[in-house]
Amino acid sequence: MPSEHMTNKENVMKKYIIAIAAIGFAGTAIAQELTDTDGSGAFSMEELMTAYPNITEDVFVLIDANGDGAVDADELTAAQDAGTLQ
Ligand SMILES: [Ca+2]
Repeated sequence: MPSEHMTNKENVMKKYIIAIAAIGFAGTAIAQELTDTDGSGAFSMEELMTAYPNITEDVFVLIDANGDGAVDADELTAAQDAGTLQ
């Protein structure tokens, strides 16, 4: 697994965490329908945040069972069944 890629991903994740904090200050987050915006066949953290605005990096890592940086339909279903996502 290329460390350079992971480092970049971590930087992106930190930006998301900042965005989550901003959403928190904005007040109530309203869940929206989950959409595979870029048509990749799996959900990125950004796409998950559309439906789950309060998602954190820790939660995303938990959901991304195979660690490929995206949540596919099976991983999403498993997370919903486990109560990780509600
Ligand atoms: Ca995955």
